[in-house]
Amino acid sequence: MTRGPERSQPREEVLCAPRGIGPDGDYPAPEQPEAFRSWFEREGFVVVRRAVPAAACQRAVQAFREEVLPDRDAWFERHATGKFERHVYTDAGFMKFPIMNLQDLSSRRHPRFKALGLDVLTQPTIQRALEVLLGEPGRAVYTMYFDGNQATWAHRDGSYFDAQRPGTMIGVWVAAEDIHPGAGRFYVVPGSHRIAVAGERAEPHGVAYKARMAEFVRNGPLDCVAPGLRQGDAILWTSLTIHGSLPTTEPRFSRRSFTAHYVPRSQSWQWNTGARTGSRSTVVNDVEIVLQRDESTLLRKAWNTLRLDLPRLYRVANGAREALARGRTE
Ligand SMILES: O=C(O)CCC(=O)C(=O)O
Repeated sequence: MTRGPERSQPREEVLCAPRGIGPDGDYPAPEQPEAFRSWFEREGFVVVRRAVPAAACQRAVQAFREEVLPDRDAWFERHATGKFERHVYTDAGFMKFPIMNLQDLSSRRHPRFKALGLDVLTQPTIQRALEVLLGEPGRAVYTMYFDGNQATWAHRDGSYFDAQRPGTMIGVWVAAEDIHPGAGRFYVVPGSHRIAVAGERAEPHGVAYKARMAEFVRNGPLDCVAPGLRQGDAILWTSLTIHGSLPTTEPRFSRRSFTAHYVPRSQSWQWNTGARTGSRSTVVNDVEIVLQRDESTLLRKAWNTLRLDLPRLYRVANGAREALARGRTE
């Protein structure tokens, strides 16, 4: 994926909650399964308050700050480029670009963050909510952690990857702290899962796709909603619901959050942009999480180990590999 410039507000008016349910967002709860499901199916998203205990969020964030944030040598797969890169810090010292697939992190170098982050994403309240919506337990296929704000472009997850039956994957975004309005809140476009956007079949990493989506959010017929979320609250959305993040207006605030994308356990899942592996998985809190790390050959496995556990050596080896590749094409 290419990185775009910092964006302005996606729409002139951004609401805190859909019209008619009050500014604090009085969403149906999973304990009212019928109302919860029909709200989700109609709006394409729902908020679950206190889905994760505050202490679990706190522990995971603390582990990030101690183990991951100061690790300037380590390489993490980044959402915006799909490449392994070291940290870029914001002026306030936050990690600018989210890291992908906590399940594939090193258990030697970042063991507490990996375990505690996955614990947050597999909490029982989230699993109950998913089961109501999916009609069966879910399997996580893709996870992320955000610290600062990369200003995520408007998109549908389903343009990139989805469950075997398109539209049935569900994203979960957990606020690991109270998210300040100026930190770059997560937003959704309620109802967008039922509307096609002209030109959206373009390559989803490309400029044309991103421009079409941005235009739809800005001038389209639907509201843009950025719910106020407190520590432990979660927002769930369908893989067809358009979403992104607001720009940061107060850079001294972070937007610490974990996300996971779940498919129904009886279904497989697919990448819509290029081949990916993912036949291995791990289990956390009785929830299956697909491992995205490609270990299909001994060489790939060794390369992964080098990157994960000996990042300085990896830097040298990777630099040499890239120089060799450049030499071949010249
Ligand atoms: O929080 C964000 O910036 C975007 C998250 C997102 O797009 C996702 O989890 O699918």
